[in-house]
Amino acid sequence: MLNFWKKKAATEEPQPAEVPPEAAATEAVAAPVAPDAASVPDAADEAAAQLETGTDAASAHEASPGRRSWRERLSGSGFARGLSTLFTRNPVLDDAFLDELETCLITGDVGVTAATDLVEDLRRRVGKREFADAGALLEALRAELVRRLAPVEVPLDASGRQPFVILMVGVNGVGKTTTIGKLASRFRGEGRSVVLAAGDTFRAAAVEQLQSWGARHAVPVIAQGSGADAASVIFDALQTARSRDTEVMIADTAGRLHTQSGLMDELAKIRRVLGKLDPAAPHEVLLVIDGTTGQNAIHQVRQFREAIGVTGLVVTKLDGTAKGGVVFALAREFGLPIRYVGLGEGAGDLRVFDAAAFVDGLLPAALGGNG
Ligand SMILES: Nc1nc2c(ncn2[C@@H]2O[C@H](COP(=O)(O)OP(=O)(O)O)[C@@H](O)[C@H]2O)c(=O)[nH]1
Ligand SMILES: [Mg+2]
Repeated sequence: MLNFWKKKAATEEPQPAEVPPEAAATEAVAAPVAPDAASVPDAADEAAAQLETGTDAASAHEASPGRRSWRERLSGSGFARGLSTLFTRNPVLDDAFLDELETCLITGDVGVTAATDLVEDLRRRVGKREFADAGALLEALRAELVRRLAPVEVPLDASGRQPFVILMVGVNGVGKTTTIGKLASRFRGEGRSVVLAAGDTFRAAAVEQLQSWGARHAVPVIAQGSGADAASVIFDALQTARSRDTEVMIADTAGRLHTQSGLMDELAKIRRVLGKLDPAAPHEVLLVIDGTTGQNAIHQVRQFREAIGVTGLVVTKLDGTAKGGVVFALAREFGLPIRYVGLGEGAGDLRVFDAAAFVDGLLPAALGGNG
């Protein structure tokens, strides 16, 4: 696949701060390739799952292969295992059980306030003898959890503007570059044209990582030499996207500079420079949060929101050992749309956030069941 990649002359010269270069980019141009449906292996599953959104019965959710795949990825988490252990012994609904449930939610990173709220509500309802058994309480818990996530289940609509500019931000290692690769694959699978901007100019490896995703999905990557000015790389990419009528431009950014304020200043500068070409750009600022970071995620959202403004979240690494509860804490604290979640490292593992599928994946399938 690499043989139809060609490179233009690179400029190693650092670009002056606010002045975007005219034609200094190193660009890897991939030959146009028909969108490859196979590169988004879960698209069909997801469509099936989304058709089912709104169905109440847990058994109906389980019937969908899309839903099953959420469960496969989420059920290994400590949070899901804790809930499963708690419910599968068909417990008596007493204070001790509710205390254990509360502990389980807190341990799963739901956050103390959210967990306490939730359990106090269930406690009142237990007091009113609303639940015949633990199964009924589990169903109520499921509905409550879905209800809390429903307001943030707002998918990204990247069709309103062209090029639609997505700026990916977040601290180091959360999965920004990987998520850009997955998004590029998704958009290509939908038949859209994409350009990527290698705006993490601090590490050569970050540029190479983005270029390798670009190569796999036949997406051009605009880059300059390492140490280049991020704002100028991203400006260049937007100019390229405009001149080619590209539908989506996604810009990577660094996660760590010498100081926190350095990082935030750089993001502000990127916003200013993009604004010279399109006052509405970026149309989406996606903050990537690592699902395993726990309550520190709250702090990260606050900082990025103040510094650059955030319009949507992506929560990654919810597969494996992530606790998952942080999604509830984020929803409660900020109400920012959760656009996507990462359920693995592959191109098809970035899912449009689906509150019901997510909750079903965390909860045991049924009492005494094999969830
Ligand atoms: N298991 C898992 N790993 C992920 C996910 N998203 C990203 N990663 C991994 O996290 C690591 C850091 O990702 P990277 O994109 O380089 O982070 P960045 O520094 O924010 O750009 C890489 O090893 C990725 O493969 C996910 O959803 N699940
Ligand atoms: Mg990166």
